[in-house]
Amino acid sequence: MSRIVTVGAAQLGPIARNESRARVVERLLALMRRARTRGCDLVVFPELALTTFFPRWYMESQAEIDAFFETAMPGPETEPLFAVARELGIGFYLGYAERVEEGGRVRRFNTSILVDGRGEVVGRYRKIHLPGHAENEPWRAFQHLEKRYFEPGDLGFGTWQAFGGVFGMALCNDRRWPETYRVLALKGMEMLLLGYNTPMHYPPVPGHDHLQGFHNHLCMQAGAYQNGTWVVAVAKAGREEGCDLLGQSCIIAPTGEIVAMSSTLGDELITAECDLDRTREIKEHIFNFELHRRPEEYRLIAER
Ligand code: ING
Repeated sequence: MSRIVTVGAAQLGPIARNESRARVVERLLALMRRARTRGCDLVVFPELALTTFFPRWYMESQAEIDAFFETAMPGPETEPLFAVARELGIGFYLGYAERVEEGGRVRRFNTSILVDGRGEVVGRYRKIHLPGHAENEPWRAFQHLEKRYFEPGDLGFGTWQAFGGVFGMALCNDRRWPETYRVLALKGMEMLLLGYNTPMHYPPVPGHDHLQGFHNHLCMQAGAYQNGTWVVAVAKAGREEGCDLLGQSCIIAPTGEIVAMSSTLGDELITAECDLDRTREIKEHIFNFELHRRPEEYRLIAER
């Protein structure tokens, strides 16, 4: 028995600060169409896939900051993604900056949505692990102000039934934390979808710059294997507004093996036929949670 989902990881090259939403959506649609011609059931785009990675700049004008946010999803400029998804029968994961009015106040999140082949939003996730800092730190070559521009996600780690399996979503820094995978695996996740924007230079520890590619795959391969899940990880890559972003988008099997990886720093589609039943090789054996896990010994992890 096998449950094949054919997945496209649609890596994006740089998005310029002044690149219009319309132009970016054209790039996304080209990748979506190509994914469909390759038989993909869904295509995964990066984190903050509609704009440049604006947390690299310190901004004080809320109007200037809000220009990078979406106030509706779909909105007029992103509706074509939903229309083409319906037309072609392909789903997608999209990362974007979400501005909403909830509980009588404005909230801003680093968000991803999962859209099915009918063009319906089936899931929403708001980034839980916000890296970086909240105040301007001029000593840095560039800022990483996610703690300034976004609130921590308030929806938890969710899973959704779609494309014949159980899917989870995460965003960028979430992939470095083992808790992300374990919480989702305990909820039955079979495939994790995530996008990332990862600068090659890490100002607090520049001696690790050469390890960005290694650390990127290390945490996801471990997370995939230790939780018996597929991982689809998609970069915004290349030199974006003077900042070099890691590429190496990849699709990782539940064994931890990388089955596909991008080899450029531009717009690039990689695909794989992922058998969701292969998760059983891990979930029913080496990491059979029911048989082998000892949660009574792990309480410290959740308490501190
Ligand atoms: N970016 C980076 C990431 O976690 C980072 C932040 C870069 C952390 C390099 C550590 C080292 O991949 C986002 N957007 O989370």
